[in-house]
Amino acid sequence: MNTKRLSSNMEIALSAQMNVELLQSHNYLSYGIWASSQGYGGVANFLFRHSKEESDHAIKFMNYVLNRGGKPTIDSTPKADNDPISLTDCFNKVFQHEVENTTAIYNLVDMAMEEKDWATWNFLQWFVKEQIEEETLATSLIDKLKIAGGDRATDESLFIFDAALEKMPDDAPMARDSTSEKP
Ligand code: OFO
Repeated sequence: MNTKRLSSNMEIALSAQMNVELLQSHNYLSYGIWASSQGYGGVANFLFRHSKEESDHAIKFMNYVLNRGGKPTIDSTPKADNDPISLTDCFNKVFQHEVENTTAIYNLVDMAMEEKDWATWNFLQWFVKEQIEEETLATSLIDKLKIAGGDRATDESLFIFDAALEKMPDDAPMARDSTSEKP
């Protein structure tokens, strides 16, 4: 008896998104390594935590496909993005990746709607909401950096920016508790 509750196209598309989330995780990790090597420990810590969140998003996709009777596949992950040239460039890249990811999620929502796969449509709404938060967070950090002086910011204002990111609330409990269901 076939117990798979996803179309093969949807199974492939959700599996591809799992791999996109893994790449996102690697990009954040790579930016974090760059930030740490530049002496921005707070920024690095923020980016490392975010890398963990992205890998948990991948787990969410993985669990969902498995729960619906499918089988996701891990692809070979492409090389992480190049090092940023400055903190402003770093957060511009973060924002750009989040917008690309939002587009990928919207495409999945379109597909779920076309297939009338309401379970997957419902599952994806968590990600639609999450992307609003992540884009807002990236935008607010770009704004804060601008206020600090952007690429011409003084060492003192960058020190304060770095310290603020160090203290940002940690979303790791959600990350550790990742399932396809819980927010
Ligand atoms: Fe940054 O987001 Fe995953 O989905």
